[in-house]
Amino acid sequence: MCSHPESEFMKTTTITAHLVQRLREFGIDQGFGIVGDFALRLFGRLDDLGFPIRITADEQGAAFAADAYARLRGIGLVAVTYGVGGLKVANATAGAWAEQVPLLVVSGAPGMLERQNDPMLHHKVKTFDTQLDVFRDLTVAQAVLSEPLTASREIDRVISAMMREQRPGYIEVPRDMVDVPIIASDGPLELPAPFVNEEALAEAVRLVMARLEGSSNAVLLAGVMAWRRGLQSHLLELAEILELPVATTSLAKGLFPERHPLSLGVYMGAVSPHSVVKAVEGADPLLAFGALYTDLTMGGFTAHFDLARVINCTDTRVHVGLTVFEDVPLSAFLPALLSAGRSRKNSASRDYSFIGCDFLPQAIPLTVESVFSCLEAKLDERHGVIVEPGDSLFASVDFAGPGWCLTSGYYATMGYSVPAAIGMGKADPTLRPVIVTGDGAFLMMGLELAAAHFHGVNPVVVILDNDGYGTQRLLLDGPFNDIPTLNTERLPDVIGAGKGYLCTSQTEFWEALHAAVADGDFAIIRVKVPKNQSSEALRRLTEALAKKV
Ligand SMILES: Cc1ncc(C[n+]2csc(CCOP(=O)(O)OP(=O)(O)O)c2C)c(N)n1
Ligand SMILES: [Mg+2]
Repeated sequence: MCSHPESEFMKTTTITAHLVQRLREFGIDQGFGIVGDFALRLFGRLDDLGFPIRITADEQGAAFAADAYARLRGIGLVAVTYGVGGLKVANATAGAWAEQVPLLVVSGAPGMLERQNDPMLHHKVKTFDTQLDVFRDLTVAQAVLSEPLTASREIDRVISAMMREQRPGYIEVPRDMVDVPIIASDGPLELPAPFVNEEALAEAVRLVMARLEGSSNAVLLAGVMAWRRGLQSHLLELAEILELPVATTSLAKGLFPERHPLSLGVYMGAVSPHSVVKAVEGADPLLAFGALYTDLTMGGFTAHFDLARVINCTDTRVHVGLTVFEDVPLSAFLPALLSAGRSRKNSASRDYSFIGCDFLPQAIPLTVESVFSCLEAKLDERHGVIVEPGDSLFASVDFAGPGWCLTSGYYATMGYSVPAAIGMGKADPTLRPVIVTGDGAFLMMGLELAAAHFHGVNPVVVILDNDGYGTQRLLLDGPFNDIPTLNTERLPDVIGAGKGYLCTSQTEFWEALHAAVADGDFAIIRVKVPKNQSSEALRRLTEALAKKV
């Protein structure tokens, strides 16, 4: 629950002013979305307040942009009109639910007076509550701001629940409510810290430290909830103090620097190289922070863990083998473990310098692996990588990225990457997004590049063009995996900006990438890879799954 101390002053404000105040308190200053008549006044007022809503080509793109923004800044806003806009962001909201992203959907809606006598208004489906009903299932908290007396508390309730649970939320603003005066507290929204059982916390720390001290092959596994709870620097320090190797899950790729000597890279069950699987599955203990054990992040459930050797720290509890410490959330446990580690450490801290990587391109046909090897050698910390579900996601397991890597790695919705680049570019203008996507996914959302450029975000887009739905072909081939060919390298002509490249050899790709990285304009690098050739990572998965059945 949010707190409003008795002594706090109340003030008269408006729904948009209160919403913007709260969003600014969480450090965000813009949203993404597409307007419509039910949302025009809402958009207008947000803009008047200096809180711009960045347009995209499609509402789903806006929601993906807001999702990426939220992953990097803690919360993101997508603003839409009623029905036609709102229902288009249902898929992205579902992804935000699954991957625990605080994505706030704000939808304009018919005014309360207009709803009287249940007229057939455009964009309405069954009832005026149809859209709300859809979002009840997709979000952690919902509010229709129909009452001036409760509107500010309703906004606070939704945002508090989102931040507490790290899930999306939904707010509907009837258009005749936008300018109605409301009463709101003058103070900041205070989020109470989660309840911690201090005794259980101390005992869990003691037990885990004892397990680590007696071990010679402990490994840390960094999961996405450690990212959501802002524990990146704690994890890094803990690994360095204890000199423990760290693997991340694919959803948390980049949470631990992948070019750090202690990084094992991504653990994704049988998708990962054998050496990583051996280190993670053979670890005793395996100390996992905030990992989500989903089919995709665990390589189609090919992960083999001996639970007696796993210490699993979740958002609410710590499991040490079969012992469970309730009310010991990750956000309290990791800092406490770090303090214990700091006090026991006696050696001087080592200096860790990042591992560089090189690649010597040859005039031979490209493979998915060689594309990633070139990327590994060319990209530095000024780049943020986004990989699309498909072979791009699987192959990225063998790639040590320069920093953050965003992906729809569990919900696995195609169409995420290019719009997510808009969110990434706006959330952190120091990062230039580099996208790796399949040709099928690009067909779904490629025009969002025009929106990215429009907003001054100029990504490098690498399209792995294997003539259709490669990952589906592996499972069952048929005409449903064939797609129209797009000469995507010519898209810059249509957009009137950017550079396009078509590459078939390693040397061509290397040169194109070199030019794209040096140039500030956006670049599309279409890479032709053989139709039935998949990455080694995907082949490892296919082999493991074949053994399973
Ligand atoms: C929105 C959405 N529709 C359908 C799918 C199912 N699907 C998963 S991978 C895939 C093919 C992807 O093709 P492409 O982007 O070319 O990548 P490739 O598999 O060739 O690497 C499909 C259709 C999905 N994940 N998301
Ligand atoms: Mg493809």
